[in-house]
Amino acid sequence: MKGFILVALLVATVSATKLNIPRLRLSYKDLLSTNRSSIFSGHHGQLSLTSVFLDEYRDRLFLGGKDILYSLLLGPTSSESKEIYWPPLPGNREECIQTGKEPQTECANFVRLLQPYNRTHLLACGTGAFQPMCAFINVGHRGEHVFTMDPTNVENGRGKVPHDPSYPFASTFSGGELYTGLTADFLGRDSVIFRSMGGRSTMRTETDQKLLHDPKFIAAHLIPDNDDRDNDKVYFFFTEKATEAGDREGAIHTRIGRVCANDVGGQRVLVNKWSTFVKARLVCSVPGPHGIDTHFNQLEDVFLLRTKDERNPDIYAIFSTISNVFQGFAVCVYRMADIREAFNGPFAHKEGPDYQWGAYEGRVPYPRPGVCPSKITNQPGREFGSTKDFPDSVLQFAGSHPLMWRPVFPALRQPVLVKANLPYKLKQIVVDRVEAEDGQYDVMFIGTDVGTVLKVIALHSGNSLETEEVTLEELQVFKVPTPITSMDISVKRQALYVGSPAGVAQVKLHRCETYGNACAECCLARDPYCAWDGSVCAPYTPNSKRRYRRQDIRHGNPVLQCVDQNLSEDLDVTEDRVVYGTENNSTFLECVPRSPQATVSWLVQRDDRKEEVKLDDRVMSTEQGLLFRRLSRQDEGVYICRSTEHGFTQTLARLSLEVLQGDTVDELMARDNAGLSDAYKDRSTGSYRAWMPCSTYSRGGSSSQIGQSRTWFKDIMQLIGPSNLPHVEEYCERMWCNDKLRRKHKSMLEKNRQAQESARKARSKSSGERNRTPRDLSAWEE
Ligand SMILES: *[C@@H]1O[C@H](CO)[C@@H](O)[C@H](O)[C@H]1NC(C)=O
Ligand SMILES: *[C@@H]1O[C@H](CO)[C@@H](O)[C@H](O)[C@H]1NC(C)=O
Ligand SMILES: *[C@@H]1O[C@H](CO)[C@@H](O)[C@H](O)[C@H]1NC(C)=O
Ligand SMILES: *[C@@H]1O[C@H](CO)[C@@H](O)[C@H](O)[C@H]1NC(C)=O
Ligand SMILES: CC(=O)N[C@H]1CO[C@H](CO)[C@@H](O)[C@@H]1O
Repeated sequence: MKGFILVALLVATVSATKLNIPRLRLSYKDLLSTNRSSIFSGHHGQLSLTSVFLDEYRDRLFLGGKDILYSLLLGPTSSESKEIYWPPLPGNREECIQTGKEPQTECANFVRLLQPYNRTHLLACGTGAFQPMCAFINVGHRGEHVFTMDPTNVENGRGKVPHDPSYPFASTFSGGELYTGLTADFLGRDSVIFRSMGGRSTMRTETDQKLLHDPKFIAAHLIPDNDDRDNDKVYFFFTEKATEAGDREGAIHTRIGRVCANDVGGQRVLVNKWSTFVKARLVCSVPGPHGIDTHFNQLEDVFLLRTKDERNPDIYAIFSTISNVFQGFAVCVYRMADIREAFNGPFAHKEGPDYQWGAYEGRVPYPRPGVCPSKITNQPGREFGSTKDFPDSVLQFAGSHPLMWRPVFPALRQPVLVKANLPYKLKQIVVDRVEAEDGQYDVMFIGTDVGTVLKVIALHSGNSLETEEVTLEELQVFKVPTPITSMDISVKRQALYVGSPAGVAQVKLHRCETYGNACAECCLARDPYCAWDGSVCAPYTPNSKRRYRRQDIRHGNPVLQCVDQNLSEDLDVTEDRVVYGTENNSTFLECVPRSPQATVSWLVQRDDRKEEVKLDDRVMSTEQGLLFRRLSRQDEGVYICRSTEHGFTQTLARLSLEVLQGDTVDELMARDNAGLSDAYKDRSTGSYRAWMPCSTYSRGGSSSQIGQSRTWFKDIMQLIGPSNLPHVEEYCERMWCNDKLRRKHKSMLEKNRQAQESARKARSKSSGERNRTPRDLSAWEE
């Protein structure tokens, strides 16, 4: 029920604007051909990527896959890579297969963990065919490309990575110690938060569903509270079964849980077990009608947007709905202040099986559970040097009240982005905070399960709570649909590193030239990375002394921004292109705006009078252009295609339509097929073409309208209707598609020059005074 309401709500808002459509779609080929992206897919076929560590200090990218580790140099000139083969220990693969596991997808060493260990080594851990193992990888000092491992020096990796390569897992390495959230046994039942390595004894959570109930760990991060390192806390982001949801069976909630980095457990109780573990619910919901919120409960990914203040990163999280009714996604942003407030608030409490959950109102023992032993907790005469000094009452309370009563709400109490019923899923997020002319913008890069990355900004309009989301670009990073499993951002290199089972792509955050060569186009793009510098659309550099810097992210209004710039430059089309159609047949005037967010209108000019094209059953405006289902002589004229975006109108094409008479056509079809076909051929490199479905169909469209040629061909087919389909196909077949004919035409071309001449004469006679002739093209070009 709720789902339906939300869908209706979302559909209504989405159709009201065209903003959910990406302003620019770039194909795999586009990205490669413009050097926007490059792909690494390993040296032995599929990489089966399972972990990534972007080392900005060493300028290297480390990858872990199935039985393999890679080191890639990221220098501007080099693309050198080194690899280490790292299979399971002898016998372990066979043993794994004997227990009934899959040889290919389970009984190998899937590297799940790559963390910087010290100045020369990384820590790497893999599943080792269901026998986790870890090793130190020598990566050398900065500036040298060392990549070696001592295969005999391998340690047990139990508690450091899960046994099963498909099980969720989160880790962070800090102060020589490794924090992990995982299932630590063969059967995958022992869900636990671990701390291992370093000098101290291993710590873990007690096995208790109150603490962790079938958790799925997504991320772990150390975030300091203040300048006192004793207050450092490690935060875990996970989903788990929500015991407090009570009657609703199987309810899942997203949690943020934390432990003190200096927790060493209790002295008599909770020995080597966390004594500071507390957790709170992370809420991400959309207010619905009648006060019923729609909740996005399933956490997909978390990104910490770190700022100068290391204690207060902004936390971006992607959520999905768990609903059979519809699939929705939302991005919520959390502030550390709100998180700390929830942990400082009341504990959740349930008196007994027959009672409701509520806030604990009794006396909370001192030091308050969840607080670290530090100067703050010390009172005169009561010093707590470590958690071992905590009174038993504190430890007991901590064990019985791990959950906070108040949830953590997102900033502004609502998502910054909501998407419903997409044909794909949102999986990964990274965020870059960008300085622009009119303020600061958080640019979100969102990875999907179909190998694409969306580049999105969320704008707040004025003082209202409403956010407007603008999808700047949709990048098809991988050739085939594949789920994106990791994303890292290098602000230093202005690049994204996008991981999927198929490989890793290095993608530039922006390529301003893509938006076009006019001030208006640059402005309409609303990309905070780009600004008009007086002559081109170029990367925006804050604080630069350049005189011309035109950017308007908030409104994207080129009329204001580009008023003294040459708006018409490269945009307004001065030359008419001639398009021929035949009487009583269908014809198509193609015109696709660079931005799908623009709306197109058509004018027709006859005898210096311009008027809007009358649309009806016979003349239809489609997404790809103007379709005449049955052309009449009166349709002749100059057709002007104009696009409007953010109140800014520009002319995209001027197409002079000439209608050929029946006898001319018959003559041409019979005797001079090649001559006429040439008239239809595309000579421009832009996106404005006369009707040439088959050649477009086989060659693919121009860069800004990938995949659309195919659909518009289908579109025409659909519009013309199945009864006319044989006719269209026949037409197409005869004019463009038949390879045999083409070859024949090529050879006939010379012989037919004479016939061509006479056909032209016939045509200019029948089309009156106009003296335009079809352009001559030498031959078919593929
Ligand atoms: C892409 O990079 C290659 C090699 O660096 C260069 O030759 C080529 O011109 C670049 N192409 C574009 C479109 O920038
Ligand atoms: C880093 O750790 C490895 C493994 O313990 C050790 O062999 C190496 O000497 C250490 N390097 C430094 C610089 O401490
Ligand atoms: C604008 O562009 C047109 C055509 O390119 C040119 O003739 C005109 O001088 C330009 N105006 C300015 C102000 O640059
Ligand atoms: C087009 O249709 C009209 C009316 O049906 C007819 O008079 C005319 O001869 C047709 N022209 C051709 C070339 O088929
Ligand atoms: C050039 C072309 O395809 N002409 C066709 C127009 O339609 C008539 C029938 O309506 C066909 O006979 C022509 O071949």
